Amino acid sequence: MSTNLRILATTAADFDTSFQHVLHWSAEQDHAIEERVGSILADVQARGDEAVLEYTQRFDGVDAPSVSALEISQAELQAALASIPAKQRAALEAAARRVRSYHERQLEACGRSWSYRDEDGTLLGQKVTPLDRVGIYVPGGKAAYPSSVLMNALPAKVAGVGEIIMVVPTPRGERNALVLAAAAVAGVDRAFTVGGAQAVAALAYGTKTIPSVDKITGPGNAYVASAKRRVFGKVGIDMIAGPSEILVLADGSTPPDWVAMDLFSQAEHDELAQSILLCPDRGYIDRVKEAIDRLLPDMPRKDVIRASLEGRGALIHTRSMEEACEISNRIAPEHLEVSAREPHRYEPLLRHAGAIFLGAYTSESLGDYCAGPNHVLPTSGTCRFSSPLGVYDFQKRSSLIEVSEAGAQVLGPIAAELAYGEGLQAHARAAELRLKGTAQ
Ligand code: HSO
Ligand code: ZN
Repeated sequence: MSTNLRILATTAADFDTSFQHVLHWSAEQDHAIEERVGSILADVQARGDEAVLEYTQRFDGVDAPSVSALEISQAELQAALASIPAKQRAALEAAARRVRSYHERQLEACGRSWSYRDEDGTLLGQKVTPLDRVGIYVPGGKAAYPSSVLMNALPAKVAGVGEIIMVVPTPRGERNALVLAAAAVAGVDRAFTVGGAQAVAALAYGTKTIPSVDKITGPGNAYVASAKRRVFGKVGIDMIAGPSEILVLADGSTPPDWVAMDLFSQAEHDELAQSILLCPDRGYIDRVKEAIDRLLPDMPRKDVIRASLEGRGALIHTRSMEEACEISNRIAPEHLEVSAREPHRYEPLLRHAGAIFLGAYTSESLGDYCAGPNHVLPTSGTCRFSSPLGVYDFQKRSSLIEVSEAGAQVLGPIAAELAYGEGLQAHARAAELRLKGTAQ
């Protein structure tokens, strides 16, 4: 059956209009959700555990005598790890090893303190410290991803975060063994079967049982996104993630089935996910379209994939690979595959992408699970100003300043001059008192 997938050409007179239509994405906030989340946050802040328990019963259908009863013990996490098939465990551990080692390099490259002394012997630097405690939100409904547990917890671990608290909703009390196993592999410290806005509130404000954290990371539904937005400021948050996106930039040398499946791989996440192909070879676009039509009927998630491809997908015929790179920069996709014979020819032209996958063998799905880099990436064009989740999200920086006696003689007059200019006498005097020969 033919998929009703848009085929656009940059040479068409109406290209800009149809392209705008493809790009259009409204992340508008729903007022009803906003209001409900606002009242849940206020309620958890006021009534703590009691409110968490009530909402967990109402939304997840879980009856528990106390919030302590919703805590998953370390023994249970380990038991989950022991319960999964050996092959699954091996895959989880192999993925964790690679993700850990990638983030260890990130720590070495950009996560260490530094300092220097200037010519007066004044020391200047930056001290990097891990966050004390972070909360990881793990969705438990339609999208429960053990891989996301690894991607959130491991950079925190590598950064040296003191305590990692995981929250995961468990509708009707059904726990996902693979999610718990991933928590065991990643070294999560405490885990609670609490979800939704009430979990975000508990992590932000703290309750008698659930400790407050310094930052909350991890994806969630519209309620969780709204709650994270609202508690930002009281705690840090990573980002507000939108639906997945993949853009494939192809020169026509990759087997069309590979590209079709890569487009499916993000489309299967969500009806609102976006999959786009950019290619200067019109015949190749037809071959990928043929592959899509042939492969789709056998996909278990074909309905989601079709809705996503027909709703937000596009196959775009460009004049050249260079023009394709320009358009890709305008889209600023979460995932960008350069499926070309010479991917490094185009890589310097690509400025905006959450992650860039080079060459025909680098399927985006390898990055989702086990290549090593983080799969939590900026979406909806936000990679223009933000980066993949990383060790740096679990660290903060303090400036270090140690002015020598000689340095104070040089800096004092400068500071005093500017302070007088701002009308701030105490600032000026504090600097001047340290000048030699000044009356004390
Ligand atoms: N592609 C998703 C992450 C994921 N994929 C998890 C499979 N499992 C982020 O955009
Ligand atoms: Zn994915």
